[in-house]
Amino acid sequence: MTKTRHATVIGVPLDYGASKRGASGGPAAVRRANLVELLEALGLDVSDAGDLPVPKVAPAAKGKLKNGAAILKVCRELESQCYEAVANGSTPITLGGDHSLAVGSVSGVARAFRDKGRKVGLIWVDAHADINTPETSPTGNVHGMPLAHLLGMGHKDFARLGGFSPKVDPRNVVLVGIRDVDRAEAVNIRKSGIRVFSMQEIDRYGMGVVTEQAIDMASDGTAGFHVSFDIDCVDPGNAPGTGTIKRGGLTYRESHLFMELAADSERALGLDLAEVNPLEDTQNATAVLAAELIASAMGKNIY
Ligand SMILES: [Mn+2]
Repeated sequence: MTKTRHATVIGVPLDYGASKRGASGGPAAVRRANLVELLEALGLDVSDAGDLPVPKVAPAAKGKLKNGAAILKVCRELESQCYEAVANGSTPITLGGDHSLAVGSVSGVARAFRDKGRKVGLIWVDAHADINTPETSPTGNVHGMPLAHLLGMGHKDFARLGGFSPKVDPRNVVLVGIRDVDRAEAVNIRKSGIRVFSMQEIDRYGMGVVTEQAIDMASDGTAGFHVSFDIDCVDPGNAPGTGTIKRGGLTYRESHLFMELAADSERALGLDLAEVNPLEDTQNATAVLAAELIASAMGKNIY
């Protein structure tokens, strides 16, 4: 994935950003699928930092930024752990947990490179655009907002996490795999100036071409890119264990191909594998896929 041969695994057992509970079990499910062993078999030096503490709160039923205080606390801690990992020459791998965690991980990676005067790119692989703000969100679910926050929109406490905003230049941000976008999100996408490859472009041009272009865009003038991968980008036939399924997604091979090409680029700086929800899963199949995909991102090849 990167030139570093060290990875730091950070579990984020968070589900306050989603409507359905249960993504809090994602990190344990992915570890049970032998993630650490798979990575060590690649010759990586792996530190498992365990799970971040998540405050126990009664999940809010309504609001514009539901459970915002608890989520912000988790994102702050994750920001600091990802910053430290990068500063120590490691590649942070976060296991979700709902996708609101990405504000923490991407912010930490971005701050570590900012210290060296470098920008980072971001490739967001997802069925959804995750670019609502508290004002535009129809649900108030924070896992629908992280990309907006990283681009400097939305709630200022999230947008300014780590002390600066935006975290990424829109010209280095690429959305891949989207197929379920709210009307207000479509407006936010156009306003933001980020690049988008929806499922339609993937169908037309193929996953290889789309991934190569995404990597080029995210790499242009940057130290490299972070990959924030929501398992719901994969077709529900292969990844049923997630809270917001949408059919018409990436195949098994398309999702692996993305990770393999990210690894081959040697430009990836960090990885999120979010939204694995064992309560929605069948025989832990989605967690097994998640562990395999992480291994592909860290350099596992077919031969
Ligand atoms: Mn997402």
